Amino acid sequence: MIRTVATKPFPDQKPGTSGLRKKVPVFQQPGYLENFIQSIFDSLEGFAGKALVVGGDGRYFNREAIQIVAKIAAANGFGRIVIGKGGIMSTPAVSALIRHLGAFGGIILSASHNPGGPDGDFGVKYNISAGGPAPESITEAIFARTKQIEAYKISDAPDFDIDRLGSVEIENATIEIVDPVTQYLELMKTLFDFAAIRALFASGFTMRFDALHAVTGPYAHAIFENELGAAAGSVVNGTPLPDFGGHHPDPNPTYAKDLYDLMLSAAAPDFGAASDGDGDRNMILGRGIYVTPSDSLAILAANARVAPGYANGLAGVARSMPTSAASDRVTEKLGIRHYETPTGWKFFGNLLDAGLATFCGEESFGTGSNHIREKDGIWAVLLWLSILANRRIPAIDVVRDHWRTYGRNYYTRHDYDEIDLKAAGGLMEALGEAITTLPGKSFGALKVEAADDFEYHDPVDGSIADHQGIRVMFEGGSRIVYRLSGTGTVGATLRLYIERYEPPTGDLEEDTQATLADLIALSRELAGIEARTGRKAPSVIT
Ligand code: VG1
Ligand code: CO
Repeated sequence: MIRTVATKPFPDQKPGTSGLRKKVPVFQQPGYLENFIQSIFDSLEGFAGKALVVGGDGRYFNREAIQIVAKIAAANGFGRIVIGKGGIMSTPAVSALIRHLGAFGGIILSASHNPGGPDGDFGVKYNISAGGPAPESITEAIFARTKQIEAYKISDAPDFDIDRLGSVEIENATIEIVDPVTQYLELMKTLFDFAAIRALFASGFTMRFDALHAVTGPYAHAIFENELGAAAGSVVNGTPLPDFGGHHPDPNPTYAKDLYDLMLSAAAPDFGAASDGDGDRNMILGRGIYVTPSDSLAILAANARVAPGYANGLAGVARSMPTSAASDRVTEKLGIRHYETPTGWKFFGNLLDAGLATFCGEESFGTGSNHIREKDGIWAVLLWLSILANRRIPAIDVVRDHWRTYGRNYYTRHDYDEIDLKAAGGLMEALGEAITTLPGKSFGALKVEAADDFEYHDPVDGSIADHQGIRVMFEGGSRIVYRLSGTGTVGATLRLYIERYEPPTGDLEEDTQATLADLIALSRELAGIEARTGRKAPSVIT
């Protein structure tokens, strides 16, 4: 039976960069999740009888939330609700399945790279029929609805078994529990030459993939070990845990430190990679080298043709604004389009749909292509493996060769986590005022050429996204970018992005932090970071 339950609005259900993220106890309040899910459906039209894909990254509260989401979806008139076994399905696999089934949309239960567990984070994201994150017009409508909502509809059917493949009827909906890997694996086989990668592993090539106890474990076991022949044990931390083993499921040098240290040690395998909570991020390492995500995007774009899915080349490459300009040098050389969008994968959707871009990337360990509408961690690893299988040189030489051809964009991101909200607001406001006076000023050898608050005009639908980050650009192409995170749940996170270009003939082997030291010092001074936040140093450096 369908019950209509009276409810009161919560004031804080505004989706951020990637869905709604809150602490688990916030989501556990009676009506909190229910209100948000009902508000999503209230903001959509035409889904009666259609399919909804529901996935999760296995974090704490995932299993309970799946039951609630499915019962509200059934009560609201969806005809088919497709769920990954155990409630597990990576963000890229949800995107792939929405597209494959021609589903109306999907709901992803994840706070991505944020920690999990009873005191950790939980999150909800809505994806549209193209498979990508809902655009801002929809997330704004959802937020508006959360402030008005008075009731939600839910089926009173008993809980169904999410651990057994098969289907059950609830109200007028069929709930299907499917294997979360099958269709995704099929899609990967259409893009990559699995036999070529198998031959690479057969030649003795070694790899470690760290799933960080998050959602990619089952995918990595099935694809790298079973399909491609990587040695058993190549995948580590491959069982999803509700608290990710107590760690941040965030693939970067700080939170995937074991892998990072191994790859820079004498015991390193040929290749290393890690992915995040929901499987859309990737960190790439070769023996003796950590590949900056912005470089990885550029290298993948430059070498894309080795994979059958991209044998005809790329239409264009889109990168988020704070991502380094390394990929721009590749698009320029290839004579293809390049785009600069605000942070967040939702801004790539229109470019991919319109066929303007084939690859997209963000400095935050996100890379993907038009095969789906999300970034895709396993995809990036498969493309790297394809390049290594084709070129048969160490990963470090692929990177060095790239720098010698295109030059190197020395690049780093400094995060100041959990700073005071007011202090962060004040800092950004002051920077916003400074952009008018900075141009023309010199700081040592650095002369400011231009400064602005990034505004994006979507070339496809004309929509405008403003206040997307303060950019300070220097003569010679160096740059500092400031923005506040839209995915954190405690206080504010200030992100600083620092970049300097070195041409192919210059010194390409410097230490990144050392070579950027002047810019780093200036970035702190310009924003008055220590004075305003009390922080002397960042919490995370990537
Ligand atoms: C961060 C990253 C951004 C990414 C977003 C979602 O956002 O900077 O590039 O798209 O996370 O990634 P923010 O607003 O905190 O800077 V995921 O893998 O957490 O869904
Ligand atoms: Co993620």
